[in-house]
Amino acid sequence: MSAKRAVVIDLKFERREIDAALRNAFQGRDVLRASDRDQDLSAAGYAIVWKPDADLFRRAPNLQVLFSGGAGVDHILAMPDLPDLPIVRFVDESLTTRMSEWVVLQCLSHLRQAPRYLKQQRERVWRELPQPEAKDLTVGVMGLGVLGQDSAIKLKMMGFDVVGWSRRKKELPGIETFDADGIDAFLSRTDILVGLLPLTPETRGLFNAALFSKLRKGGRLGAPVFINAGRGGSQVEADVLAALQEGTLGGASLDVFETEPLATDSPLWAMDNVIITPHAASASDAAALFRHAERQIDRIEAGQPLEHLVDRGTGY
Ligand code: NDP
Ligand code: OXD
Repeated sequence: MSAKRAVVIDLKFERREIDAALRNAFQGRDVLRASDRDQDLSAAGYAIVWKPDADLFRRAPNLQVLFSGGAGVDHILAMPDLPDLPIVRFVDESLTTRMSEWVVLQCLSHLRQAPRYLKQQRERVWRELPQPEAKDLTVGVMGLGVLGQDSAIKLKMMGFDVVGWSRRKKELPGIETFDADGIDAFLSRTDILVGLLPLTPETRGLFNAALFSKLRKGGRLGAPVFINAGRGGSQVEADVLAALQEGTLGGASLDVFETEPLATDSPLWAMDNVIITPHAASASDAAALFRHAERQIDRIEAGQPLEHLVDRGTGY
């Protein structure tokens, strides 16, 4: 038994990855597993959670800080009986880099018509398609937080014209930005819309038919493209489907869904112009997550303020 406050882990991640990462983490501190149902968790002062068990707070009544296993915290804020504790988001270079890789990949895939070429390949069709360049398209990034800003900067480096939208206006070199009220002006500029928003009461259902109808028409792709790696609850999936079917949207890349896993009978799976990934745009690296939690625990135990704190008022 260590004199330091124990950590409880309740991460619905792959067990082997957690075990490997824990070999070098939290030295000199007891690590408890919520998955061990007989384990007494009352000594735990810190919890690291991803989709935690509903009874975690009853089993661990002495927690002081909650660490989210991901950047998003909707999985925590939705919990019944959530105690009034500080919640720390996961912010880390690996998470940011992985997300930007995914976003740039999706934008380039639609720019270079990867879905159409893959279809042609399956059908053994040899046909060259028109080739707009990145500079001919404007990518609009909704959500200019840690992930959105890095994606926007990297898209700009690839040559895209980039605009960004967030609740409070941001200053980013070479990128025109809009605040919440500027949404219509932002949308009317956008050929490829990238969603990197947290799920909050304000962002729920935001990506709907009315919003899609305001995207730029007549751009070099023929019709705008919708890319979402924020949260599925921000999109009205029936509207996404209808917009794709009637041509309001020319394509989509979706990593997140209203219900996950996406139902096997969803028509989205079979659409040639839709790229689907299984909430895998940017996975949390367990070793990086534990290093991040250790840094924050060191800070709190040294009397310093925690970083990356969630504002419960705004929900992110
Ligand atoms: P941040 O908290 O750093 O950024 C959130 C951004 O969204 C901010 O720019 C914020 O505006 C903006 N925003 C929030 N609410 C509104 C609103 N109502 N209107 C306009 N803008 C709003 O989050 P991250 O960048 O770290 O992460 C974003 C999300 O990405 C996460 O919450 C999570 O849901 C998702 N995610 C998905 C992953 C995946 O694999 N699919 C992996 C990791 C994260 P402001 O700057 O003004 O506060
Ligand atoms: C996250 C996620 O929020 O993986 O980090 O979705």
